[in-house]
Amino acid sequence: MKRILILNGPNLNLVGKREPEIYGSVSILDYIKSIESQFSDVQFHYFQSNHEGELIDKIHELGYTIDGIVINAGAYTHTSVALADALSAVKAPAVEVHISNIHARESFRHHSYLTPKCRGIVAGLGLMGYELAVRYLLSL
Ligand code: CA2
Repeated sequence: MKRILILNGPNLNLVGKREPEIYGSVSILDYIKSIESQFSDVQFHYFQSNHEGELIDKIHELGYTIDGIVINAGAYTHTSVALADALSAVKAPAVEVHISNIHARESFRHHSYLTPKCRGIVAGLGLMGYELAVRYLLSL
């Protein structure tokens, strides 16, 4: 059975509850449940944290044994060399996801420290980006 880690960073627990015009109105936990039911032959590990070190610890914990990582690091995307280093260190291929189109927003969101460490990036396609990233990782 393939195992995929879905990792969400700061404030992503608020998706579906605040700023629906940017992030939609579906709760992130409901969406993750729908992914789990669509891919019943995949074991998902879902982890969200508002703390950078906890995200890094989770990459270290699972990144050597898992088949793929879907990562939306939230605002840490634009600031965290440490998360980029953690992705570099582990074996699992990663895909970067953003719910919003970061290139259509403020310029500080245009740069990602994680993109060079990921196989690819999906941005601006709403929550569907997570599903597309999972499909890609399962195709490897
Ligand atoms: O578009 C994305 O998925 C982001 O990773 C979301 C981050 C943002 O900092 C990135 O630039 C792009 C923000 C996380 C969600 O924050 C919320 C804040 C209020 C209400 C709902 C979500």
